[in-house]
Amino acid sequence: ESEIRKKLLNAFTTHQDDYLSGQAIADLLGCSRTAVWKHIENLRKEGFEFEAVRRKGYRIVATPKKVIADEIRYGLKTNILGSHIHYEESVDSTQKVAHQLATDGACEGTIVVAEEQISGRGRMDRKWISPKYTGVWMSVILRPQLPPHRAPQLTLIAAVAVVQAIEEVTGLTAEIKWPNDVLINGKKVTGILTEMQADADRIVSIIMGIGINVNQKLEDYPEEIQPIATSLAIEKKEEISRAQIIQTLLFKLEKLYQLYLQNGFQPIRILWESYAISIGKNIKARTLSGTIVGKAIGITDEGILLLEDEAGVRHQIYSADIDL
Ligand code: BT5
Repeated sequence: ESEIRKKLLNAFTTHQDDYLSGQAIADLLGCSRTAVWKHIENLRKEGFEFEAVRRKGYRIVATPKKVIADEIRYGLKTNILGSHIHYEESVDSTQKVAHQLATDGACEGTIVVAEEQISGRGRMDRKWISPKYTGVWMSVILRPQLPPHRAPQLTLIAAVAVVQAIEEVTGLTAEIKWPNDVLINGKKVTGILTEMQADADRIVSIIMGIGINVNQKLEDYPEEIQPIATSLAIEKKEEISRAQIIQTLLFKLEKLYQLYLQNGFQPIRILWESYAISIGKNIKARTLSGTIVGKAIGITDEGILLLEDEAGVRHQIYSADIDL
């Protein structure tokens, strides 16, 4: 099938300016015209658009804007992350797919990438808007041999990797807002959702969900998030390759993850603090048990945010929404 697909695409490539008749294609592929029609139908499903003109034949008028798994694989410089790529056109949530794969025994480094999420998730049942062909909607399965209380650190590792990848691919400066937002010029470009499957004393798997807004235009967002969201293309004023973002992100993430497994959280913490916006500033942390206002001092070695209130009392924040 993929050989035929290649031949077909080659034929269309060499006939870019004119039409290719069904018979010509059939001769080229050594198959029937019905089979030709089927192959064209398959390409159509992948996102190619054809113009069909009677007595002339077919012409490709638009190519898919997909991140095809091969495009990610080709040029990927990692050892573990992305060793298995689970690619889907459309899913509820890549988290859901990854949870199932992890339960079924998927190995560390398996990634799930989708072109679109129908019900992308944020934290606490919030929605993550994931329109088709525009962003990186990805979940990474990790299996660190660590106790469950260290899982939050992995969110912070992911945030550092995202900032580094954005900087390397686009040259844009991104910043981290504790715990899981990556912002450019104060607007959210990335959200991270780390979930885990664990026993009482050990992590079984981490499902690291990363959503990066890459090629959206502002009008692609629902009105309510237009004031708070941005994309790499909006900031850079040009289209960015999603495959390149994924490759660079997996590379940075693998390096940081290995550093973390070998040397603990300390070196990550230093990097994280260097990219964080809130450290040293007065912020408001809305937690489930109430709101605390104070100065963000830093994060602990566990990845917990430290806030000092006006009375000088230090609070450890495990989970909250931060207003700057
Ligand atoms: C997050 O939650 O920021 C975590 C988002 C994780 C998304 C990835 S994509 C791959 C994987 N599969 C999933 O289903 N999820 C993960 P939170 O901090 O709760 O922020 C959610 C809030 O961000 C929403 O309530 C909106 O206000 C805003 N938001 C939603 N979609 C957005 C987008 N595309 N860009 C910027 N902000 C958005």
